[in-house]
Amino acid sequence: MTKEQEQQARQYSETSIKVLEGLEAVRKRPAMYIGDVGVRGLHHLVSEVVDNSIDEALAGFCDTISVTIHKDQSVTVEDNGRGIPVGPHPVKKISTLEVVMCTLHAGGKFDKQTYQVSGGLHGVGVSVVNALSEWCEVQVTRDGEVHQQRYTRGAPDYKIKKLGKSKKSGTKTTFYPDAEIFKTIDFRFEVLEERLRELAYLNKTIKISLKDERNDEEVIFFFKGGLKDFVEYIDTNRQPLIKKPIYIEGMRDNTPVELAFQYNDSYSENIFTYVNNINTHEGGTHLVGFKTALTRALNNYAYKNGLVKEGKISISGDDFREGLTAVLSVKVAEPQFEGQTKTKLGNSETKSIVETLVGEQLTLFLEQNPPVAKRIIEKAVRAAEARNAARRARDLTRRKNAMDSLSLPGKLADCSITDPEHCEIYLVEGDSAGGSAKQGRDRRFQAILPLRGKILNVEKARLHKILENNEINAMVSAFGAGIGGEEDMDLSSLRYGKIIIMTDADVDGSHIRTLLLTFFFRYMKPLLENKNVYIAQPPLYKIKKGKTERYAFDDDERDEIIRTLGGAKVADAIDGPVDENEVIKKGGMTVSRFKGLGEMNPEQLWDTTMNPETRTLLLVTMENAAEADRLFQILMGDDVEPRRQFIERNARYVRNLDV
Ligand code: 0RA
Repeated sequence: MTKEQEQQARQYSETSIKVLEGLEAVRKRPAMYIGDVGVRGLHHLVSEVVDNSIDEALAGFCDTISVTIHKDQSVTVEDNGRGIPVGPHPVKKISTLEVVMCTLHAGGKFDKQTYQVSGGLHGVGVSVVNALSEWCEVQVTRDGEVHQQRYTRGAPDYKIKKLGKSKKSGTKTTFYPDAEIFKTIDFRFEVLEERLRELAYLNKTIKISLKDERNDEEVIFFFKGGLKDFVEYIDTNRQPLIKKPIYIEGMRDNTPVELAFQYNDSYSENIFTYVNNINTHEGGTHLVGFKTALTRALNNYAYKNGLVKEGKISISGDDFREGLTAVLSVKVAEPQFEGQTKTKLGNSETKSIVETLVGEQLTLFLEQNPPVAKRIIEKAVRAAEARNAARRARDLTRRKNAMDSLSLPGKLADCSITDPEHCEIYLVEGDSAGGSAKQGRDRRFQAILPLRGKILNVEKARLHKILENNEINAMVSAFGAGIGGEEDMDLSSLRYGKIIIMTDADVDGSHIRTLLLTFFFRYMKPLLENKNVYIAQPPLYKIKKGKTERYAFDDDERDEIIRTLGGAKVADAIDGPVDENEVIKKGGMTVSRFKGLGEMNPEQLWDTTMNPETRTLLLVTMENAAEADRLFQILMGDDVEPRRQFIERNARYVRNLDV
């Protein structure tokens, strides 16, 4: 090394060290940057890298993004954009690529022209991915050359170097998540598939592919119809009211607005809203603008064209949204995110932008398509009539409940303390399991509500029918927080912090669980958003030797128990999972799948499934509401075939249920 080179090297490492101080913070508190270090946070890394390519596409320079999960669990994201700039950074002296990869960017965006994504956890920047990866390698192709730099836990291994020539351009990032940081580094195809599909629907010019080299699975998403295709996808299993979704697209005050909606034969309202490709679960000003425009345009049309008589029946906004599936996507330059989960748009100007644009275009559409307009209005009139009937039914239920002393359901075995934060209620299938649970519980803070027979399938019933259902009534009064949407529910009067679904590990049990989740999803969504709903995890296996009975939650635990019971040979002989109806009898031991909760005595039920010290609970979350909606429809709809396919496809992942 010459003196000059030496000095350069020292200077280089000095700047690098300074630059890396920010990334140290990321490694110290990863959850602050990516939410958590579990499955969700892990997959968030991929989203973060993909988001940068999406931005490049939205800027108009890229149309193809490919994601590859490699055999060794590293992931590559490649785009055909301009490539991250590689020249020396004017301030930092090192290459811009290194600045981008190794500096924590406030807000995350290094190109201010694009729509800033500052909500939730998105847009923290690719340097966060680098910091949380054991290694990361970036190849930038631009200006006729391929450049490369590699990093270890966020620190560059070497200065950016040239690999060769190329006529193309683009950015290719490969990273291997750090197992010191993440609880698991096992990427799940389905999780990435869901998000990438959503992104492809939201950005109709981009082709996005996902390849899994571990099993050669591959999907390619490219939806020319954009949100129109998205709405059709969400409603795959529903009967549409009109031939194709109504589609509105436009730009106002530099704010692009895209909307598609369709009506179907269900009674639920399904509006999914996005801001800068982020699902705004809690809605906000854009949603309000859309609802206002929809109600006004349809109402005006109805009265103007004599489809409803003045004073005869009043159609409310809700009526115009019965059986509605809509996706609204806006791009906002400086979004203000509010709400509990920071997924509620606060920008007031966006309301009038959406309201005016949708109002104008929808009014025009209705005038040009009278038969379509008529069908929609007729449906809304039927909804209004049903709503009146429902209100009468609801008033009746209320009155009945008010007379009923404390109005708690008779079969509820309540807990003795009343502080909701420490109380839990178990929803248990059938009276026999209910009996075990009542005996096994800690009655101070655990309440048991046995549910008899089948819960009503709420996908196929209007509200007044639902309110007449005994099991549903029992839940509503036990929970104490009301029923309906955000406006109708009051979580401050919720009587239990945890609502735990405890069903058998068989087909019936999973059906009941799905019915319950469907009910919560449609009529008590705030409970899901507030993370109140859990699924109990009874053990998977039962091992019996003489009078000793032990339970195991997975294959490894099963084999360990068998060994401690002196059956090393038996454990060796069992290879992989034991099937549903299989009973293995070997070396004086019986190993079988655990099926019904009724199989266990109260102490065993407490030890394995109810004791907070030892149990596992699955939290039910609502990561992707559009996909959840589609799944519920598939599970609860009339078609048997898609239901079967779904159950087969998801059987592997039952332990990680994201609604
Ligand atoms: C800012 C400027 C330029 C490119 C990019 C950002 C860029 C970033 C990423 C991240 C992933 N893929 C990307 N592609 C492009 C280029 C500006 C220019 O060439 O003039």
